[in-house]
Amino acid sequence: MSVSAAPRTITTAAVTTKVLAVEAHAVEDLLSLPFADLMFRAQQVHRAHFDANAIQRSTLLSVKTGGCSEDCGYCSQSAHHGEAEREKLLDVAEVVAAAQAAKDKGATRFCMGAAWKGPQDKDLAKVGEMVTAVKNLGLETCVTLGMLKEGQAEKLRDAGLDYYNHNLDTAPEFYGQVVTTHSQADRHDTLDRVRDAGLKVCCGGIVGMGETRAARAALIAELANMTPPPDSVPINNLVPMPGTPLENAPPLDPFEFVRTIAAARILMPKSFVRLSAGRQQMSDELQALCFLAGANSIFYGDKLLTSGNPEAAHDEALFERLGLTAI
Ligand code: SAM
Ligand code: DTB
Ligand code: SF4
Repeated sequence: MSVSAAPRTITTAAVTTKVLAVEAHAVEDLLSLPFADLMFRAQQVHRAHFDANAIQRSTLLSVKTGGCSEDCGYCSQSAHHGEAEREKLLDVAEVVAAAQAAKDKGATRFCMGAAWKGPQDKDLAKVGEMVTAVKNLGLETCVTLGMLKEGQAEKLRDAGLDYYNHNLDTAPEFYGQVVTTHSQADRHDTLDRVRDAGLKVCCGGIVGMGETRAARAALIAELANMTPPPDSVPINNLVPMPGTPLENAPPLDPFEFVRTIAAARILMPKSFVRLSAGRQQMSDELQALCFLAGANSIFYGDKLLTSGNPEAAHDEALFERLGLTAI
């Protein structure tokens, strides 16, 4: 089968272009292929665009933890239900020390996350200082600060920011069942601001929240239909956090997770697809299947934002066993 595409019209200042939109039902057909066929297709696409043995590594740091006004049902940092220990905005020196340690271990990108609905201007200035300092270490920089107001993306860009992470998280039709304090349309507004400012876009989602295969397909279609598609696509497997409405969500079939990675790879051939949250709960063999399905980036370092991640030494050993090299 092929992923069918329907023409859609995009109008810029002077030109009207017909582009092919990915339809959710076609992605669902892709997700439903026999596993070996799906993996074969994903590997063909992967190898046409990337070195299939090279993996990019990003390290995360929570620079402001907990107490967030939003009610995202998966998140330990929501003031509505989260149990993560709250911590105010870190000092620039602490962030620089963590970034240097990440670089010494081999990370090439440093991502700073804050539990905000969006940044206040005074906070943004301090995050800007962090970005400049981390960039000066020779690392790529990424921040995820929630929704941005007009002009804020430009300030971050001018501070030396390379990537802004802001996920669509789940299918538009499922979003309201997981988050009620903002809409997915709000998130598109921020993504537009990020792209318009000339920043690179890191945008993906979470699976394993009790969504259907059709919903996973709709999320992948929505990501692939961004123009252009995101530069980095984190695919998170829900880490069930104590106290959150999703703490008892039934775990996703691991093969379904691999299928989601494969569909992301096929439909966003030039994007880095990141095997993101949930790696600590995965076997080495499952992670290897994700790499075979076209994942070519990981979060690297023993902590994500509030939850654990495999030790760097364990990842090094896994890379060695699989003959993977770091980008
Ligand atoms: N507040 C900002 C926001 O919502 O964009 C940035 C931080 S937020 C924690 C970043 C992303 O982490 C979310 O969009 C979600 O995809 C992911 N995430 C949060 N909690 C998670 C969990 N328990 N399991 C898997 N992914 C999670
Ligand atoms: C993303 O897509 N996943 C990262 C990063 N972007 C900011 C965060 C994962 C968080 C997992 C749960 C936690 O550690 O609190
Ligand atoms: Fe968590 Fe971000 Fe939602 Fe706040 S906006 S609750 S930090 S996912």
